[in-house]
Amino acid sequence: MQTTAVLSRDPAAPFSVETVDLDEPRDNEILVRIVAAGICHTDLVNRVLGKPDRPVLLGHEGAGVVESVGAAVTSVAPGDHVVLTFRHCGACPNCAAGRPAYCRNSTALNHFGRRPDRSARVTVAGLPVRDGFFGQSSFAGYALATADNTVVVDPAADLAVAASFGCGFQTGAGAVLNALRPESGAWLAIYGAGAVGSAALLAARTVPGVRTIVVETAAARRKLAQELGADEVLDPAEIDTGAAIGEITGGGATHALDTTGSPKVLAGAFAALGTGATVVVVGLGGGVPEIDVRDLVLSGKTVRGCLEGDAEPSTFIPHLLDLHTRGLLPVDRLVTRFPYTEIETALAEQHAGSVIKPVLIW
Ligand code: CXF
Ligand code: ZN
Repeated sequence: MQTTAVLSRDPAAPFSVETVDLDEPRDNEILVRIVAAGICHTDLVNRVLGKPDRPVLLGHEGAGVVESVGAAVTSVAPGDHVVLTFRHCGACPNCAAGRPAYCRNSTALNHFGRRPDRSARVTVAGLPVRDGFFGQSSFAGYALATADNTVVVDPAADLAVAASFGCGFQTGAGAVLNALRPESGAWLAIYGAGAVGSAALLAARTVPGVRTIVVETAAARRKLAQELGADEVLDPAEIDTGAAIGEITGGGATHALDTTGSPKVLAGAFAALGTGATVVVVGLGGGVPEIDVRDLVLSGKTVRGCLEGDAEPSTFIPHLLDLHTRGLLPVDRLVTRFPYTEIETALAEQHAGSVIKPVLIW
């Protein structure tokens, strides 16, 4: 079938809206009519995959309605409303241990760019497109997914809000609820108030007695964090955040989340921890943070990474959506909708800081 897609032909050039051909679903595949697709930072950095001459079809926060399913698919039916997330094999030791984000076959399943038999799911003018990004490539009117990355949701859910539970929101909320697990009395410091940090803040607000400190350079994001209920909001350009956090908490944060992946920010977050505290890192900034080994040992601190919020999406996404429906996780406050043809406007507004989570609408 033909559908419209937002392709990247060159990482330095604007995205282009083009008509592509999408293959019929194979036995294990699910054809989804995409209603909404969130834009995540990972989409933008992966534009390089399209270089030099092969377009790449990104998008890994898709949500929509199942159009048809292959003969071997039993868990999903046409008409189901679904959120698409990352793929996992379900059979490796990490999947068996309930940690699908760390699936040993993740690279092959999410980043190969073709089906395992090397056939293209998507072509443009007869030429293959690099497809299957996170098992979906959902910047398109239709996408092919599989049962392992398709989560059926309540048909009453707003798919434009639900879409980013597939990655960004589950990453932030899961880092708090699955990895850090703060309890009443905790002081959680969140570095970066983009989509992941803001979802983390909202998740922390669901745990009674957890207090939050948001560290963010952009004024608009600090203002939103305040509106979303952050107890303290700090501008690292203005003050020594380590000293401020020490004072506010009376000895250091009990928990911290670094959404920036910056070695400098991580080192600051580590230094601002109190005794026995943990900082979780979810961003892939790269580089080596300066961490004082004496402080690490003598204060019993922990630094750990966390992918996709350590989530088991088939249960965690419905749980988060339920919290949202009950008004306890107002992630709709983070979402701004754009027609898919306006992707460049969406990116410009996100870059300017006025938009936290741009979501493309088909
Ligand atoms: C990302 C998270 C950080 C590591 C690379 C993949 N996941 C989705 O955006
Ligand atoms: Zn993502």
